[in-house]
Amino acid sequence: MPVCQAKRKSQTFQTPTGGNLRLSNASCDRLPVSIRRPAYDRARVTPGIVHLGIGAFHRAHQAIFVDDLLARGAMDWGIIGASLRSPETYEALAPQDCLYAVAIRAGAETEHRVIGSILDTEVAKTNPARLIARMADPRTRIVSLTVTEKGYCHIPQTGELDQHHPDIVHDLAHPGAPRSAPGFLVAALARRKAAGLAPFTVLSCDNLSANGHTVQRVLTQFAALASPELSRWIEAEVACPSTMVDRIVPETTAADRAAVASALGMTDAWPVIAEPFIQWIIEDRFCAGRPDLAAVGAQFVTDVLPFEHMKLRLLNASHSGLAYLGYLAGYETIAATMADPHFAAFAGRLMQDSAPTLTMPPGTDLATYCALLLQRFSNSALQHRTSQIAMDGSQKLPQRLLGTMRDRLAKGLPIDTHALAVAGWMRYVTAVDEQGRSIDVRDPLAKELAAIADSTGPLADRLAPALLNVSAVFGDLAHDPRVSGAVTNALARLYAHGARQAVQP
Ligand code: CS2
Repeated sequence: MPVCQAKRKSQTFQTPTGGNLRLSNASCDRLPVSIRRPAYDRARVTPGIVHLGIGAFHRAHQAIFVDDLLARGAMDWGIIGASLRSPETYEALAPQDCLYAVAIRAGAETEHRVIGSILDTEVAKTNPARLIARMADPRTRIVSLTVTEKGYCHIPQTGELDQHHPDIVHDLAHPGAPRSAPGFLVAALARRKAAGLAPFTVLSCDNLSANGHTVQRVLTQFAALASPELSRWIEAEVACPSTMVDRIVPETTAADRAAVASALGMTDAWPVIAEPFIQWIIEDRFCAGRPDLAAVGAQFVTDVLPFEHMKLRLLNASHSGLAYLGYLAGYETIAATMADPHFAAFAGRLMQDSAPTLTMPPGTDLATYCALLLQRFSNSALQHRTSQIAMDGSQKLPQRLLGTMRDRLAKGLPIDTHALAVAGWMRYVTAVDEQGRSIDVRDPLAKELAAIADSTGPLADRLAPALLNVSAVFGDLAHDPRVSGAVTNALARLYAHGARQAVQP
């Protein structure tokens, strides 16, 4: 594995004796005894999983389940992690043999643990051929993904492949050097088919509706543009189980790096921070074998949908609502927003209003689930920034808020609470906050949304209908007067009174 220099010199930890110590295989036995570390011989682990999108979430979630599996002797399920674009994770992890720490925080308590399940890292952009070769390697039986909603290059409202997406257009023209996740998956599957190898399972771990079906649809539609035969093979042979993944993982800050370094007694260039809660529900449908993830706390089920709806419509919906409205009210983190009783009550109302559209999965109880969510959101040991969750709203709104609105309308129920969350997004994407300061809106549609806001000005009865017309997000909801009425009213309240007052019933 090529070794790079750590990017940030300031990350180097000075030991009490003045030396520099960095987390690695060699330094692992100098960790404080209290810190849990890989309980297996890493040199004997072989890769079974290639993971696309090796960000903080994957490292605080699936990689930990796999670390536990390896400790139970399932040594052929190690992970090769790939970043599609940025070399930052590679640059941080490569010099430390891909070891990293997870800091699990609740209140004043932090538990540190060093994870060893990632064996090697790739940067797809730097060497696309090598990543395709890794995925086509017969030892790879699962390719998993956390590439965020926008990484699927689909139309958020319909779940269909966006054939005009610049990365899709590029990948069709350059199948040997793709940029997108669908481009890599199809290139590697084509390679396996040509070599007479069985396909790998594609395991989406992103917060999308029916993530398995969505990725399968995107892959078959993409492949069909190049080879209908390949597309048919993917449809018939490649298993794409749906999953529900849950753990709150805020972005790692400089202060986190310093705190982890002092707990470890050595530098970790990129530790991850997480809450104690962790959940992974997986549809049991694999085409090339699977590890016994149930032995380490994951749950295999035949139908993920009720779990997915519960999580997207209760957790993620209220997360997004709190993020937009909390940000507008001047709160930097979810915990700070939740400390304001008006916002905590608003989150509770959003959950209450989502509930009639859900069938709670077996073994779960609505009131207990919601109470736990409110408690998790209030975890002040996590600096989970409202701006982080506010990112990519155009890709998140359909599965978090709009599906619930549709279902409530079909039942003849009012939609005001959800409309206020949507209005919070609208106010946010105008890129100007309540104090007139600019907002750094990060969203693939940011330019289009800003142009709409510029053309209408800050007038609820012009802005709301104009944004509702963005069909990739709202589809036919724009034409329902109950939707335009409720969203326009909520936006008018936001402009007139500000978010803090608007969330009060
Ligand atoms: C959050 C999620 O950033 C976001 O949009 O709502 O990442 C959330 O923290 C996770 O889905 C929790 O499992």
